[in-house]
Amino acid sequence: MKEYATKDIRNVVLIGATHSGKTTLSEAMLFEGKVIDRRGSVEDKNTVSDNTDYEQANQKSISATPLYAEFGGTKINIIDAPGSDDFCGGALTAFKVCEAAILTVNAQQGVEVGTEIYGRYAKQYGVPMIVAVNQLDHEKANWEHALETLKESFGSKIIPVQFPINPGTSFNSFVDVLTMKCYDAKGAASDIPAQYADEAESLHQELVEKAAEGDDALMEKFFDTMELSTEEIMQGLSAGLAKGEVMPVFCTSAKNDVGVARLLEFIAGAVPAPKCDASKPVSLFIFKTDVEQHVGEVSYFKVMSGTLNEGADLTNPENGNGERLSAIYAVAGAKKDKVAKINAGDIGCAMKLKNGKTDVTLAASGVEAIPHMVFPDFKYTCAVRALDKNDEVKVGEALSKITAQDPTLKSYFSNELRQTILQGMGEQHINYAMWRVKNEFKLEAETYAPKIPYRETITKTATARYRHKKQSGGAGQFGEVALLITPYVEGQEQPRNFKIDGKDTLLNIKGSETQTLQWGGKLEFNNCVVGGAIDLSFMPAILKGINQKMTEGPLTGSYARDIRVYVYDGKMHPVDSKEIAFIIAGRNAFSEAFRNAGPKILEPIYDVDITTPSEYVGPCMSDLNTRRGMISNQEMDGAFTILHARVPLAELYRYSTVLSSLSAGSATFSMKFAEYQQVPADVQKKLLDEYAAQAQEEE
Ligand SMILES: Nc1nc2c(ncn2[C@@H]2O[C@H](COP(=O)(O)OP(=O)(O)OP(=O)(O)O)[C@@H](O)[C@H]2O)c(=O)[nH]1
Ligand SMILES: [Mg+2]
Repeated sequence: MKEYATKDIRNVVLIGATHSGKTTLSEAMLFEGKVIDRRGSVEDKNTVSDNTDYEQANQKSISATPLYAEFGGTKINIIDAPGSDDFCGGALTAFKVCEAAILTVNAQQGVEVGTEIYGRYAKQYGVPMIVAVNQLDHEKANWEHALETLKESFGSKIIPVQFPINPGTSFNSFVDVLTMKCYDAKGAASDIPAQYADEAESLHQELVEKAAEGDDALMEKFFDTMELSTEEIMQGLSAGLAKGEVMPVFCTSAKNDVGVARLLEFIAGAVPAPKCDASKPVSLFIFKTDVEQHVGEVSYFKVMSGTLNEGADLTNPENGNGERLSAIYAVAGAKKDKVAKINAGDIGCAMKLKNGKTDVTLAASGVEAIPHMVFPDFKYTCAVRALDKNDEVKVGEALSKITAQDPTLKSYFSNELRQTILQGMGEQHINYAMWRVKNEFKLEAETYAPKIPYRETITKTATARYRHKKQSGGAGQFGEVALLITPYVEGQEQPRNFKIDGKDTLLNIKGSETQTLQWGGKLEFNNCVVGGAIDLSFMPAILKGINQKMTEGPLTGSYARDIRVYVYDGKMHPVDSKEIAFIIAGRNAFSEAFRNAGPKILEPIYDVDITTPSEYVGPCMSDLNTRRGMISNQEMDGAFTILHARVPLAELYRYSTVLSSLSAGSATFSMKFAEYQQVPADVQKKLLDEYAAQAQEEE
């Protein structure tokens, strides 16, 4: 393999709706790029990109596969991303290392939901897009419709560079209004046939105007002469593309390899070279890790600066961990070619790195870490358990390994819920992780509904007095605590006037401590004891006892929050008062007061934003109603409506699946924790009954 300078490298990611033909297109690109000499197909399960069992069995991409093509002196790195939104992690990680995206559109369908979703992601991540209208050889291919829907979705950025001469089963040629030539299936150029001359001329004018908008000097020249040279058009389109103002549209049949060479030629000419400085010290950013058959762990990276030589000793600037890259490779799927060096801007891989995790920078000393990648919030949360209890730990370990490779997947053991929690982008995503647990780790496990992290708090003031007294043999235990609890309200001045035992009492606060609880909310502890009734040295023991009860509310055993405690009286014994006695007295006094203070269950409420085609607004809203959802706002975004709602987490289990089925797969959503709110009375009753039943079972 040749060595490529930064200016001769292009990095592009293939995005678009599922089944639009990204993987097939990548295969044709590799063929045109002389990396393979025979094209495989998705049906025959032999593409370079979809090389895992799961991808082949399901005939769709699951992870983003780095590939490359060598084309006319340029190395074009191509990342073939999955089209399913559940596996969006692939495209989003690729955005970090690519200068442009190729948005494939299925000519049978035009713009689909998946096209919209990925178009939106690309915009959000600031990645310019080139459009390939693919499958033009299909009998149902409809170029006009595809173009029209593209314009509806992306507006005036859409500019056709080509149009097909004979879309449909005999599709084998197209007119290119940039070069003003006609191309056949083999890529040979000829003059534009007379009957297409007018259409070509008018589209050429549009293209020239669009190109001129990309650059002021070109605009002047265009006003003077009303024409630009092919090079100038390229220059203008390239500038407009980089600014995200232009989306040039191409014609392809990935399956029959029509238009692919010309698309590669445009990528080489118009996509900006990586902005990576070859003269700086070396640094690389790992955007993907994977465990591959016969190889083990592979780390895929982009060289962000300098030149990476084989055998380089690098460190992770964030933690100082060292790493030697003894061998480095250029990659096309499973095919890996050992190379001696990789220049700034290029993509490669290394194997079996100790510190080569996703989202990590490795660099020469003194180089700063590359900013971390950003991902959407999780959309699907479930609990996982092993079918055989003895496998519980192994299942947890398998999930840790799987989730370490995928930043849009997370697993952890929740001490609060006593469950292993798995989170991802949707049910298919979770199912894939579980498939790996079964097939790669040979463990039987299942998913089930996660518990909800309820909280408990109080709604009024209450007091309690508790005496702990134990006389066993010689040494006894004695402690008595009288305390008052009242709701903690953020920002409210500490109240000091209370009615205690029917008498108005002004508490004299001698010491105060506010704990910010790990699970949210506050606990404020005040010492108001008068006349030395309890020695100061026992206060920490009383607080300790209260803290023990804060993790186990009296209603459902959930964590408690937002409580003010005032210890105002008590008793000691000259010999038997010791720490343990005050821990117990504090705990029990607190517990009793809690029960009398109008305890309430709080539940987590999420901000949910639903993006749906307007025709599904009705079904989405009535579904939200059944979930105790409150719609706060509604806005339009092109052909889509965005609903802003607040929904209790308890009502969101499997929501992604439900939303997808009630909108024919066309609505998407995001969810983010907002706050804790009291549950309605009927829900509180239901939860209390459940807890009581469960407690009985455990007895
Ligand atoms: N007729 C025709 N079929 C195509 C073309 N490109 C892809 N296909 C078929 O469309 C189906 C999906 O192709 P893929 O290449 O797997 O599509 P993809 O975009 O990678 O799909 P995901 O990985 O699921 O996102 C396969 O059956 C392909 O053979 C094309 O240009 N013409
Ligand atoms: Mg694919």
